[in-house]
Amino acid sequence: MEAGDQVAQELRFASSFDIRAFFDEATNSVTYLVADPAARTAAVIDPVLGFDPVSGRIDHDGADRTLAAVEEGGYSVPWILETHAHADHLSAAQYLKKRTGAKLAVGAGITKVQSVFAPRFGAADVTADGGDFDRLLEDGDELPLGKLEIQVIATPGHTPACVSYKVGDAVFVGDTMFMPDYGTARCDFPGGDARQLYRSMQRILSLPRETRLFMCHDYKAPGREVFAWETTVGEQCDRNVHIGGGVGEEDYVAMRTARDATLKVPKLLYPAIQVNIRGGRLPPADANGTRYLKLPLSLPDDV
Ligand SMILES: N[C@@H](CCC(=O)N[C@@H](CS)C(=O)NCC(=O)O)C(=O)O
Ligand SMILES: [Fe+2]
Repeated sequence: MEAGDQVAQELRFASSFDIRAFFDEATNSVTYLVADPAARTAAVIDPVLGFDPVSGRIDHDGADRTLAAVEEGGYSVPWILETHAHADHLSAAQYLKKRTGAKLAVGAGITKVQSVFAPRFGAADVTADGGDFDRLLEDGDELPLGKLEIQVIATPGHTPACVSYKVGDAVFVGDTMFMPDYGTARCDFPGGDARQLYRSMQRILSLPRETRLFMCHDYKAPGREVFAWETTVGEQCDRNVHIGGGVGEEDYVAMRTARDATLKVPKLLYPAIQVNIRGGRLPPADANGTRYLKLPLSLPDDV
């Protein structure tokens, strides 16, 4: 398959329940629709809002593809689930909430993320109590989805709010690991912690080897031509370039810390954080009726 064919591609994986993946090439992000087709019920994980940072134009093309699949399956949607407050793309949760009546859930650690970033953006409408989300999730929580059950696994490290969602033999791992040939998530955002991420990943890697793992991002790895987002616990244990083959905690933390020092700020960091600490709600309109995003400036001493 040509790499270009994979833009916003949908894949249906064989399973007793249904998982569809929608890849957004602009942000290298994957949205999942997890369904119990018999019960005509589905959950959306990590919906992406289209955003052009140059023009400020928002679009719903990706979210509409997910909605089309919801309509095609005749699904009701009780849950929209965020794996964390994304720092690289805006969430389409509010758009989908309005159209499906779903409840929006995120890890309870979101309050820590809100308390760091709301003051930084002067976001007086954001209280650090998880407002804008309908449900704050703790490790071990279970959410019903038709005859299925979504199990919440707290997997902090990339951010304090990170959770993974386990449904049957599938785990949506958010930004913990990436594909085995790319490695793992960065830990240099506020509240990030490489040691914590290592321990979170060990919890996932202790699941049966055949457990299917679904990534939140794919950036391709050097030498790989196509995007990919599904692997297994066994493959990660054997050949993940950061943790495979039994890499120890101290070695991992040293590697992660050194690598994080080389990474650039994500292109959409400021727009994404301002929208995502609000559960995907855009900032309130200014007196002139227009909504604005803020860009905090860092100045050299001589200004
Ligand atoms: N180039 C991307 C980078 C996005 C990024 O930093 N992604 C995070 C997850 S939110 C990460 O862990 N990246 C790991 C890496 O780039 O090695 C962008 O600007 O959006
Ligand atoms: Fe992330």
